[in-house]
Amino acid sequence: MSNTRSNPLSARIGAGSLTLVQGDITSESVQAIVTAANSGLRGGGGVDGAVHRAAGPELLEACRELGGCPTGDAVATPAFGLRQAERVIHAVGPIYGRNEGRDEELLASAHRRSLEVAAAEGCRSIAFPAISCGVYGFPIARAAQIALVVIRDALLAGQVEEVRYVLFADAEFQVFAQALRDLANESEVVQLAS
Ligand code: AR6
Repeated sequence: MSNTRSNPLSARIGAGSLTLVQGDITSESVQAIVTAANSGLRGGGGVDGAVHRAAGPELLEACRELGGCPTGDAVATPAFGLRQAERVIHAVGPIYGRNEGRDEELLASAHRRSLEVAAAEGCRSIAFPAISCGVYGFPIARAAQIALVVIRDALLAGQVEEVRYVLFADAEFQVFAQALRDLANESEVVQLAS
């Protein structure tokens, strides 16, 4: 049926877990929900629009007080109306092709900083959207490889325990699922759940 969702795909990595899920990130029950923000933290469309709608207007107010966030970095606010989470982490990914060849490094950094900020806030579980893979135009297959390696390393380091990577569309989920299978093939610390 066209409205069925792909089944989640999980892997054990060190003492933690990574699960790819298809769906809406605002439905996730995790301590930290990451949104794909712009550097002005002004809100917008896509996943950021969904997160701001679910959290309510206090989220934009908190973002205004922070005043912005550089590309490749991330900042935390309370989750306000997103009651099943404690923090929203506003990660700023690169606009693809606008960074003098630094797109990949900046995408990795946006993920790494999100995990560091989550850990600093005391969060052990975190959900990511596909940062930069919407209007910012990052090619999703390469984005998946970059994101999964950063997450693997954070789980191995014990920075967080549970990572959920939430893909909105089935096509996006399939690309990430293939990237996770490829990573499990080349990296014995990544063990797919059967
Ligand atoms: N849950 C999970 N993923 C979602 C959802 C959702 N509810 N909605 C969309 N996606 P984008 P970017 C996916 O464009 O490329 C905003 O205006 C979507 O399918 O949201 O980093 C910000 O304010 C895609 O795979 O983020 C910035 O200005 C992924 O989320 C700018 O867009 C990211 O798409 C950031 O652009």
